[in-house]
Amino acid sequence: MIQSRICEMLGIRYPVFQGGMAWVADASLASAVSNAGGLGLISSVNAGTEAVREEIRKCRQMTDKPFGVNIMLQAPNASEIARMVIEEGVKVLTTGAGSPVKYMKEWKEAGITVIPVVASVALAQKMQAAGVDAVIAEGAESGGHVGELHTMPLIPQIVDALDIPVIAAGGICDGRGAAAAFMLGADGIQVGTRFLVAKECTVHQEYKDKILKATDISTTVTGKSQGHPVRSLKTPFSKSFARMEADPQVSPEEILAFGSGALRKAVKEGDRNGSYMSGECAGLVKKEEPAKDIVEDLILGAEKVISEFASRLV
Ligand code: TUI
Repeated sequence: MIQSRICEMLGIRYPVFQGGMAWVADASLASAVSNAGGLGLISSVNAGTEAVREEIRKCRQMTDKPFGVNIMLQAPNASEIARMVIEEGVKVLTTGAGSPVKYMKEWKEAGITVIPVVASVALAQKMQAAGVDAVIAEGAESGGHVGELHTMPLIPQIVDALDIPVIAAGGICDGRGAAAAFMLGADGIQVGTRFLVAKECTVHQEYKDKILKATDISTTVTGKSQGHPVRSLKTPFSKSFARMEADPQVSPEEILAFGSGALRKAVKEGDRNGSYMSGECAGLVKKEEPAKDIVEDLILGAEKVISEFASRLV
C-alpha cells in the first residue's frame, strides 16, 4: 500500500489531503475525507471567524480521525483565525496565498503541525528554514488562486531543495495523476476539484453539474492584471471579468468590486454570475460519489498504474 512519512507524521492511513477550498471545505466534506483515511481540511474562508469555529466543532462530532484547517492568509480576518485555531485545539494547519512566518512561533508553541502551500522553490526553502513540518507544492493547474509554475517541473525541484515531506497539488485527479506525483518524489497528494463532486460536498448542485460537464478546455485564468491570478470555469462571469481587465477604461477598484463575493454566490446559490473556481483537471471528473470512493480510487488507482507499468518493463 502507498504510505509515506506524512502518514506517520499526521496519523492518517492514506497520504491524501483534501484541498481547503474557500467557502466549500466545511465539516461535512472534511469529516468524510478524514473518515476515509485521508486528511480532511476546513477552509477559513466562510461566513466569518465564528462560523469557522462552528465547523471545527461540528467536524469533531463527525470524526475521531485527524483533520485540519486551511488558513487563507490574504483574508482580512486571517490573524483572528490564527488565534481561534489555537483556542480550538486544532492539530494541523495548512496555509495559502502568502507566508505564515509571522504566526509560526505561536502555532509551534501550541504543538500545531504547520504545512504551508508554496508555489516556488525559494518560498519552500524559506518555509523549511522557518520550521514548518512539510509543504504543499501547488502547480498552476490547480483551481482558485494560482502561482506561475506548473506541477510537473515544480514538484521535483522542491523535492530536491527540501528535506521535509512535500505534498504535490495541482492537476491531480485520479490514480494516474497520483502515481505521477509519487514518481516525481512527492510524499503525498492534495486534491481539490474532484472533491467538489463528493456526495458529502455541500456546494450547490449547479456547481457540481458544471464540473461534471467540463472538458479539457473548460478553465481559464483571470485576475493577472490585479496580481491575483485565479483559475475558474469559463462562464459569462469569467468572460466579463476578462473583458473588464482588458479595458483600460475600467479601474482596478471596479474590477475588485465586480469579483467580490462571486465565489460565495457560485458555491451557495449556483448563481450564473458567480465564480466557479476549478482546477484544470475538471474534464477528468466523471461522477458524483462518496469521498471514501474518491480517496480509495486515488490510492488504489495509483497502485494499479504503478504495478501495471512495472510489468511492462523488460
Ligand atoms: O490559496 C490558494 N488558493 C485559493 S485561495 C482562494 S480564496 C479567493 N477568493 C476570492 C478570490 C480569490 C481567492 C481561492 N483559491 N492556493 C494556495 C496557494 N498559495 N497557491 C499559491 C500560493 C502562494 C502564493 C504566493 C503561497 C505563497 C505565496 O507567497 C507570497 C509571499 O508572501 O511570499
